[in-house]
Amino acid sequence: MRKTTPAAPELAPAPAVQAAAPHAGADAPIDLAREVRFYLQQTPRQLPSRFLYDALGSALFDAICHLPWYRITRAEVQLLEQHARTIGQAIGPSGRVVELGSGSGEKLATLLTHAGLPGVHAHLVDLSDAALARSVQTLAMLPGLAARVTTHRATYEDGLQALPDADAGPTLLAFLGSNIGNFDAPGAAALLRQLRAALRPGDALLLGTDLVKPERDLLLAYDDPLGLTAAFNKNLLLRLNTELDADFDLAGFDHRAIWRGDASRIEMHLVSRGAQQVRLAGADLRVDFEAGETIWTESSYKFEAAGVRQLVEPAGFGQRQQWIDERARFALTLFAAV
Ligand code: AVJ
Repeated sequence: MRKTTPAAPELAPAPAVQAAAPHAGADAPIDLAREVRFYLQQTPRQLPSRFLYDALGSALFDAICHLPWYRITRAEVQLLEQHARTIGQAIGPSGRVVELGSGSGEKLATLLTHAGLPGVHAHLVDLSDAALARSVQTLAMLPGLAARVTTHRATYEDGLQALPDADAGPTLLAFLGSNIGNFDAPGAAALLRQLRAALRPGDALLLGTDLVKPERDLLLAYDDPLGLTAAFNKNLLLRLNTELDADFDLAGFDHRAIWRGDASRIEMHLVSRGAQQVRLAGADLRVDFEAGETIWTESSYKFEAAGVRQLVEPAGFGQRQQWIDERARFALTLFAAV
């Protein structure tokens, strides 16, 4: 998708890029320290999955998207290409697109290219500065696209708050990649209500959700033979070593993926290979791990196609269309705010 040759300037004026007002401490060290301190002392020990996305974590996740066993991204890009025209009709040429967790920006580029929406204003919300910078480059390379791009380095919640509403045309809110799968049911319901509150009746929500599939496929996707997902997971400890002056021994922890069929979720854990003590100076914390004790770093819920509607409609949306990649078992669902 990424174009290697920049379009001629007269065809594609460089997008006006602006970073919205910084969000005080969206992911500032002080919050990292406080949250890590809190979550590592819970039973079971845990760390919020959004901390996986520093610069290296975002790059590792991009690499994961190329793995043959991790099919979410390719399936979704294909569905976006196939149905972009229909999706684009939800906002028309003067609308705006907001993407939460935009990552590399490739999906938005795909959507805008195939939807034929050269005039839209794009808002990108992501925690990673590096990912936002790459997205801006990717969007700048779209031939014929005069999209204005605004980046928000923020959590979903803060990013939504920061959206200007004065100049807003019809809005398409894109929440792709099954990012919603990181939330448990109450969390997802609360977030969907926040999404709805940021929209007006008639605005659209485009939601990507990974569907339940055979356990062996899920385990290959989350514990891949190349070890990229293990690196993605362990990078969280590397990040804490760097940013919180911690002394995690990366070789002292194993990556583990577990499918919990009863809860319909994949869990990622970091398992302590032996009894060990870890100091996190920047969080004013010492942790004693027992052999086999785990840190729960991510939940990735998997859905039934019909369950998506049941999850989303109570938040104030009506389902308009649903497209499913049956081979990858992935669904893209378009809703209207009611
Ligand atoms: C970006 C959160 C959707 O849950 O599949 C990839 C992250 N974790 N491999 C997912 C992830 C392990 C991904 N999301």
